[in-house]
Amino acid sequence: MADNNRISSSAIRNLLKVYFITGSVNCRLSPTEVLSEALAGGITLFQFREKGKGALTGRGKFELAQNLMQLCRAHGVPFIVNDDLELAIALDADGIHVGQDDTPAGMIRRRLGAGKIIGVSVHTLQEAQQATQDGADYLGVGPVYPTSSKEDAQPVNGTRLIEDLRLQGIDIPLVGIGGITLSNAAPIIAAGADGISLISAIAQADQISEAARGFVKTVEEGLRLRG
Ligand code: TZP
Ligand code: MG
Repeated sequence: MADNNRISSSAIRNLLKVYFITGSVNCRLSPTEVLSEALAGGITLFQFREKGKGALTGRGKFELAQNLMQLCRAHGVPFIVNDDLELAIALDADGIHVGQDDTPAGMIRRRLGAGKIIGVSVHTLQEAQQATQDGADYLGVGPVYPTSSKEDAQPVNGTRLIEDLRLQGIDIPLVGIGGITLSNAAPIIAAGADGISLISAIAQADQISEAARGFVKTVEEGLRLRG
C-alpha cells in the first residue's frame, strides 16, 4: 500500500466489508490477542482507536499502535489510525479516519498524499458531499443502531441515512457503524453500504475469530443478494 497512487474505489469497497475498530479500552483480552483473533477470522480492515476513559497516551499509545500495525501487515490488512494525524504519519500507517470535529479531509490529503486511505464520519447529506469533495476515500455512516462504545455519539439513524445518501447520488465507498451485531448487519448492506464497521461485537465476543468469520459471511451474502 506504499505507493502514491490513489487506491481505487473498488479496492476500498473490498476493504470495507468487515472493518474492525478497537483500542485497549474496548478489549477484555489484550488488544494484540483480540486483533490476532479478529485477523484470523478474516477482518478486511482495521482501525486503531485509542479513546475513552483509561486510554493510553504518548509512548504507550505509540508502542501499542506499532504492535497492532505489525500484526495487520503480517496479514495484509491495512492499518488505519483514528483522528491522530501525527501518529499516522509517524507510523507510516495506511490511512486515517476522522470525524467532523477533527482535521478536515482536504488538509489531511495534502499532508498524506494520494496513496493513503482517508475515511470521514458523516451524519448528513451535506457532510457526505463535503467529505467526497475534500478527497475522502470512504464514509463512515452512523450510528445505525444504539451504541455504548462512543460517548458523544450522534442520534441513531437506522439504515435510512445510508439509503438516502445512495438515493441522493453519493456513490463513494461507505460503511455503516454503530451497534452492529450478527442479527442486524444484513439490512445495512441491503441499504447500500459496502460493509460494516464495528467495535464491541468483535472485541467483546466470546469467540472472536468465530464472530469475525460470521460477519464476513453475512456481509458477503448481503452483497450477493444485492447483486
Ligand atoms: N462511531 C459511531 S458509532 C461508534 C463509532 C466509533 C461506535 C461503534 O461501536 P460498536 O461497539 O460497534 O457499537
Ligand atoms: Mg474523531
